[in-house]
Amino acid sequence: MSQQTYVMCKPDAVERGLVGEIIGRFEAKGLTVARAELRTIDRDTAAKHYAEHDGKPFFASLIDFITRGPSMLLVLEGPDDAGDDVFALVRLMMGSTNPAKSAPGTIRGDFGLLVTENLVHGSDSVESAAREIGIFFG
Ligand code: D4T
Repeated sequence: MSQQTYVMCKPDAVERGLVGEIIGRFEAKGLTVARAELRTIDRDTAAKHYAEHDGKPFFASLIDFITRGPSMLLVLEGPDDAGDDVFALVRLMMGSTNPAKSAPGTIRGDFGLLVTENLVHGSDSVESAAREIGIFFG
Protein backbone atom coordinates (compact mmCIF):
# COMPACT_ATOMS: atom_id res chain seq x y z
CA MET A 1 0.00 0.00 0.00
CA SER A 2 1.18 3.49 -0.74
CA GLN A 3 2.32 5.66 2.11
CA GLN A 4 -0.23 8.22 3.23
CA THR A 5 -0.03 11.26 5.45
CA TYR A 6 -2.53 13.73 6.86
CA VAL A 7 -2.30 17.38 5.81
CA MET A 8 -4.53 20.31 6.64
CA CYS A 9 -4.71 23.72 5.02
CA LYS A 10 -5.65 25.70 8.14
CA PRO A 11 -8.36 28.44 8.25
CA ASP A 12 -5.87 31.20 7.44
CA ALA A 13 -4.87 29.40 4.23
CA VAL A 14 -8.51 29.02 3.21
CA GLU A 15 -9.29 32.67 4.06
CA ARG A 16 -6.31 33.87 2.03
CA GLY A 17 -7.14 31.77 -1.01
CA LEU A 18 -3.95 29.72 -0.79
CA VAL A 19 -5.48 26.22 -0.90
CA GLY A 20 -4.89 25.78 -4.63
CA GLU A 21 -1.30 26.98 -4.33
CA ILE A 22 -0.59 24.61 -1.42
CA ILE A 23 -2.19 21.53 -2.99
CA GLY A 24 -0.54 22.42 -6.30
CA ARG A 25 2.90 22.33 -4.71
CA PHE A 26 2.32 18.85 -3.32
CA GLU A 27 0.89 17.62 -6.63
CA ALA A 28 3.76 19.16 -8.61
CA LYS A 29 6.17 17.28 -6.34
CA GLY A 30 4.47 13.99 -7.22
CA LEU A 31 2.10 13.38 -4.32
CA THR A 32 -1.54 12.67 -5.02
CA VAL A 33 -4.70 13.69 -3.19
CA ALA A 34 -6.39 10.54 -1.80
CA ARG A 35 -9.04 12.29 0.32
CA ALA A 36 -10.14 15.93 0.54
CA GLU A 37 -12.85 17.74 2.44
CA LEU A 38 -13.49 21.39 3.28
CA ARG A 39 -14.73 21.29 6.85
CA THR A 40 -14.97 23.55 9.90
CA ILE A 41 -13.41 21.46 12.66
CA ASP A 42 -15.42 21.29 15.90
CA ARG A 43 -13.75 22.09 19.23
CA ASP A 44 -13.79 18.49 20.53
CA THR A 45 -12.04 17.20 17.41
CA ALA A 46 -9.55 20.07 17.55
CA ALA A 47 -8.76 19.30 21.20
CA LYS A 48 -8.25 15.63 20.36
CA HIS A 49 -5.96 16.52 17.47
CA TYR A 50 -3.89 18.94 19.57
CA ALA A 51 -4.05 16.90 22.82
CA GLU A 52 -0.24 17.02 23.15
CA HIS A 53 -0.51 20.81 23.61
CA ASP A 54 -3.28 20.74 26.25
CA GLY A 55 -2.14 22.87 29.19
CA LYS A 56 0.30 25.01 27.21
CA PRO A 57 -0.24 28.80 27.20
CA PHE A 58 -1.20 28.89 23.53
CA PHE A 59 -3.66 25.96 23.68
CA ALA A 60 -6.90 27.99 23.97
CA SER A 61 -5.97 30.40 21.19
CA LEU A 62 -4.84 27.47 19.03
CA ILE A 63 -8.27 25.83 19.40
CA ASP A 64 -10.00 29.16 18.66
CA PHE A 65 -7.89 29.60 15.54
CA ILE A 66 -8.23 26.10 14.09
CA THR A 67 -12.05 26.15 14.55
CA ARG A 68 -12.73 29.71 13.35
CA GLY A 69 -13.62 28.69 9.79
CA PRO A 70 -13.21 25.91 7.27
CA SER A 71 -9.96 24.04 6.81
CA MET A 72 -9.11 21.89 3.81
CA LEU A 73 -8.51 18.40 5.20
CA LEU A 74 -6.34 16.18 3.02
CA VAL A 75 -4.86 12.72 2.84
CA LEU A 76 -1.81 12.84 0.58
CA GLU A 77 -0.28 9.74 -0.88
CA GLY A 78 3.20 8.97 -2.16
CA PRO A 79 4.43 6.20 -4.40
CA ASP A 80 5.12 2.78 -2.85
CA ASP A 81 8.88 3.24 -3.10
CA ALA A 82 8.74 6.48 -1.08
CA GLY A 83 8.83 4.20 1.97
CA ASP A 84 7.92 5.85 5.29
CA ASP A 85 9.09 9.27 4.21
CA VAL A 86 5.94 10.84 2.76
CA PHE A 87 5.15 12.61 6.05
CA ALA A 88 8.74 13.89 6.24
CA LEU A 89 8.68 15.17 2.65
CA VAL A 90 5.44 17.03 3.35
CA ARG A 91 6.93 18.64 6.47
CA LEU A 92 10.07 19.60 4.55
CA MET A 93 7.87 21.37 2.00
CA MET A 94 5.85 23.05 4.78
CA GLY A 95 8.88 24.61 6.50
CA SER A 96 9.47 24.99 10.22
CA THR A 97 6.65 25.77 12.68
CA ASN A 98 7.48 29.48 12.95
CA PRO A 99 7.01 30.98 9.45
CA ALA A 100 9.32 33.87 10.32
CA LYS A 101 12.12 31.29 10.54
CA SER A 102 11.00 29.03 7.68
CA ALA A 103 13.24 28.83 4.65
CA PRO A 104 12.14 30.58 1.46
CA GLY A 105 10.81 27.97 -0.95
CA THR A 106 8.74 26.33 1.75
CA ILE A 107 5.01 26.99 2.14
CA ARG A 108 5.37 28.74 5.49
CA GLY A 109 8.57 30.48 4.38
CA ASP A 110 6.92 31.90 1.27
CA PHE A 111 3.46 32.80 2.61
CA GLY A 112 3.57 33.06 6.42
CA LEU A 113 4.85 35.41 9.09
CA LEU A 114 3.20 34.36 12.37
CA VAL A 115 3.44 31.08 14.32
CA THR A 116 -0.21 31.52 15.27
CA GLU A 117 -1.23 31.56 11.57
CA ASN A 118 1.13 29.09 9.97
CA LEU A 119 -1.09 27.90 7.13
CA VAL A 120 -0.56 24.14 7.13
CA HIS A 121 -0.40 21.09 9.34
CA GLY A 122 1.28 17.83 8.44
CA SER A 123 1.58 14.66 10.51
CA ASP A 124 4.99 14.30 12.16
CA SER A 125 5.36 10.49 12.00
CA VAL A 126 3.84 7.38 10.43
CA GLU A 127 1.99 6.77 13.72
CA SER A 128 0.64 10.35 13.83
CA ALA A 129 -0.50 10.04 10.21
CA ALA A 130 -2.54 6.92 10.99
CA ARG A 131 -3.98 8.52 14.14
CA GLU A 132 -4.90 11.78 12.41
CA ILE A 133 -6.38 10.13 9.31
CA GLY A 134 -8.54 8.20 11.79
CA ILE A 135 -9.58 11.36 13.66
CA PHE A 136 -10.54 13.33 10.57
CA PHE A 137 -11.63 10.68 8.06
CA GLY A 138 -12.63 7.83 10.37
P1 D4T B 1 1.13 21.63 13.39
O1 D4T B 1 0.91 20.57 14.45
O2 D4T B 1 0.02 22.61 13.32
O3 D4T B 1 1.47 21.04 12.06
O4 D4T B 1 2.40 22.42 13.78
P2 D4T B 1 3.83 21.84 14.03
O5 D4T B 1 3.82 20.34 14.19
O6 D4T B 1 4.74 22.40 13.02
O7 D4T B 1 4.13 22.51 15.41
P3 D4T B 1 3.59 22.19 16.87
O8 D4T B 1 2.91 20.86 16.93
O9 D4T B 1 4.75 22.47 17.78
O10 D4T B 1 2.53 23.35 17.12
C1 D4T B 1 1.16 23.13 16.88
C2 D4T B 1 0.51 24.44 16.49
O11 D4T B 1 0.50 25.36 17.56
C3 D4T B 1 0.78 26.66 17.08
N1 D4T B 1 1.68 27.30 18.03
C4 D4T B 1 2.85 26.69 18.33
C5 D4T B 1 1.32 28.51 18.58
O12 D4T B 1 0.24 29.06 18.29
N2 D4T B 1 2.18 29.10 19.48
C6 D4T B 1 3.36 28.51 19.81
O13 D4T B 1 4.12 29.08 20.65
C7 D4T B 1 3.73 27.26 19.23
C8 D4T B 1 5.03 26.57 19.56
C9 D4T B 1 1.36 26.44 15.77
C10 D4T B 1 1.25 25.17 15.43
